[in-house]
Amino acid sequence: MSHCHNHSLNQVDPEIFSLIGKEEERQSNHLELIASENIASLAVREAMQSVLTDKYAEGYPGKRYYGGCKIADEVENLAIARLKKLYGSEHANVQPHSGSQANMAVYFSFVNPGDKVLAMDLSHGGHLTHGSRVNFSGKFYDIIPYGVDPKTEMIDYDLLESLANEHKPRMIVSGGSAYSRKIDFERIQSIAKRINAIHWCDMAHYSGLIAAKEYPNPVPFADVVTSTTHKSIRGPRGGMILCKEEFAKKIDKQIFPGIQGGPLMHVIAAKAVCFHEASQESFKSYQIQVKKNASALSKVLNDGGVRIVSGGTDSHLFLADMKSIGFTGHQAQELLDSVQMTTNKNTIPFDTEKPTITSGIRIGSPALTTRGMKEVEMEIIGNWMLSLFKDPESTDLKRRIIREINDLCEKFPLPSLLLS
Ligand code: DSN
Repeated sequence: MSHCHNHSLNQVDPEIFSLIGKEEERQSNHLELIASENIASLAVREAMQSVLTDKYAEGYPGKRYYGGCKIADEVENLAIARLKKLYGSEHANVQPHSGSQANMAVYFSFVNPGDKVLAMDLSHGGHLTHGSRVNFSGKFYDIIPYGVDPKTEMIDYDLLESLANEHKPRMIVSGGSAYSRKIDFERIQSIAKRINAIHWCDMAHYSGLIAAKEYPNPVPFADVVTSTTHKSIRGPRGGMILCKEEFAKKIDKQIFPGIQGGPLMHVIAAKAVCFHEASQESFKSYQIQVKKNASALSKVLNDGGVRIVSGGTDSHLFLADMKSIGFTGHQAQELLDSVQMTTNKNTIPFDTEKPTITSGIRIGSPALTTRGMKEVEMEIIGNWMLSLFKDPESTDLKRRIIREINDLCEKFPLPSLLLS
C-alpha cells in the first residue's frame, strides 16, 4: 500500500483540507436562500464517503459486467425499492449521475433529433435542459415554448393545449426550476394523451415536497418523471428516473450503456439513505415547515413593497421582482451577498433584462428550514433584506446585519457542527 493511504486528508493534502474547512465556514455563517440547495444529513454524507466509491458495477443488479457485485446489487436494489415506494412508481433507475443526465436519457428514449417538444420557457420558470438554445436540448430538438399568463403569472394551460393541438409535439415537458405554484399534472397528461405525446415531468425542485405529499405527485400521470436527489429531497448530488413499466427497458438502456458507464455506488447508497429519511414522519413536518417558511418570507417582502411573481407561492420557492423597488436581479443578488445572504438572480416572466442581469431574484427555504429556522426567523431575515434595499449604501447597516446574521447562524448550526 502506498505510504499515504492511511493518512488523513489534512496530512495528505492540507490545501484541499483547508479549502473544505473554509467552505464549511462559509456555509455555516451564510444564510443559504438558493432554492435548489439544501444540507444533506451526516448519514447521507457518511454513505458518500464509503468504500463503495471503489467498486465498478457497470450494468444493473443481477446483470453486471464485473465480478464482486453482490453487495452493490443489494445496495442498488434497496435504493430502487425505497424510491418506488416513496412515489408509487412502477419502475425506478437510481444511476443518473445528475439531473441533466437523467433528462438526457429521457430525450434519447422518446424523441429523435429534430422532433417537436413542448416545454416551459426558461424565463417563465422552465429549465436549461427543457430546450434552452445553449443546451443540448435546444440544439437537437425543435422546442415549442409555453409559458405563464401575463396577468396571473401562472401556467397558461389553455395556451399549452392550443400549442399542443397546433404543433402535435412528440413530447410535452412539465416541471421547472423557478415556478412556485402547483402544477396541474393531470391536465397536462390529458392534453398529451389526446395528441399521443409522451408526458415527461421534471420534478427536481419539488421532489422533497412530493415525497412528503406536500405538492401534487406527477407519478400517477406522467409517462416518465426525472429528478435530482439533492434539492428539496435533501440527498446526495445526483439524479433519478421513475417511469411506467412499459418504458423501463428503454430508460435503463439509455442510462447504461447509452450515456453513462459505471454507476457511482457510494452515491447510490447515499440516495438509498435519503429515500429512507424522506419516508419518515419527521420529513413530512420538515416539508410543511419549508412551505410555511417560503410563504412567510414572501409575505414580509410583499408587505414591504417588493412585488412577488404570481403574488405568492405554493412551494419552497418564490421569485421577487426587484425592479418593483428599483434594482436589477444582479444588483439585488450582489447586495444580499455583501451581507452573507445567498440568493440567485433569476429572470422573471416576460423579463426585458438579459439572463446575466435579470429583473428578479429566486428565493428558497429548504436549507434554512433544515437548520431549524421557522417563521419568526423568516420575518427577521425579510426585514434585514428590506432595510438593506432601503439603504443600500450604508456600511453601518451592513455591519450590523452581518453581526446579527452571525449570531443567528450560531443558534442554528450545520449538522457537522452539531457534533462538536
Ligand atoms: N441549477 C438548478 C437550479 O438552481 O434550479 C437546476 O438544475
